[in-house]
Amino acid sequence: MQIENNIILALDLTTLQEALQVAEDVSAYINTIKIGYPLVLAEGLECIHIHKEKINCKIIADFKVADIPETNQKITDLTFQAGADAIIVHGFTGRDSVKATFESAESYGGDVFLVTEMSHPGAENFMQNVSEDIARMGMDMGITNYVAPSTKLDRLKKIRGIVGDDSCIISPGVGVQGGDPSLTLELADALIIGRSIYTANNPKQALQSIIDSIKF
Ligand code: OMP
Repeated sequence: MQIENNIILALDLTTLQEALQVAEDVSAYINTIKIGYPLVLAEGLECIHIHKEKINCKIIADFKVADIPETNQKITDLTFQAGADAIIVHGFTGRDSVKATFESAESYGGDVFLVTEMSHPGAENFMQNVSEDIARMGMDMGITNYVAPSTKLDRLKKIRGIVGDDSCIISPGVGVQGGDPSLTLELADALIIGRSIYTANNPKQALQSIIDSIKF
């Protein structure tokens, strides 16, 4: 997946109108948008198709799929039928559940991003203990796309060490959660950024200054 400016917009707004407005504002700099539960639960799964049509972008569906294999498969099928280009799946549920999502995605020619460790403080309660195992499982399964935190660069580095330079890591937590864009991009392939862009008075300007800070 070719991610323009190495930035993915996390569009966690709850009205289609606001979401489309922000997406349009930044469309000159962004070609990959992450849509998750906030927008889909508020406005329906067709948000994916509508954004693809109006913004001409790739959509990563952030459903952090985390169920038994049969349910993971149904969720993934529906997500790709709705037009998504990629889906985010949790790894802690185990190999069979991840495999069901991976196989469904493959049948639609879509990508899977496997969550290894999360960016929020609570990830240290349980997830951190298993995140390296999750990354190793992903590599063993042939998964090439991962999610790892920008808020804990030591952890991001560990995950990079496991998945290797040929894998793609997308990294949330930049900005409001405290992660630094430039330092994160020394270890990750792309940043996932939400509030720093969509709550700004001028989202385009906010994004432009992040892009500038990465370049210099
Ligand atoms: P901001 O904190 O507003 O920039 O948004 C971050 C986005 O990344 C949100 O959509 C989160 O749901 C998502 N995210 C994390 O913040 N932490 C993670 O560990 C994983 C994700 C994700 O999978 O996208």
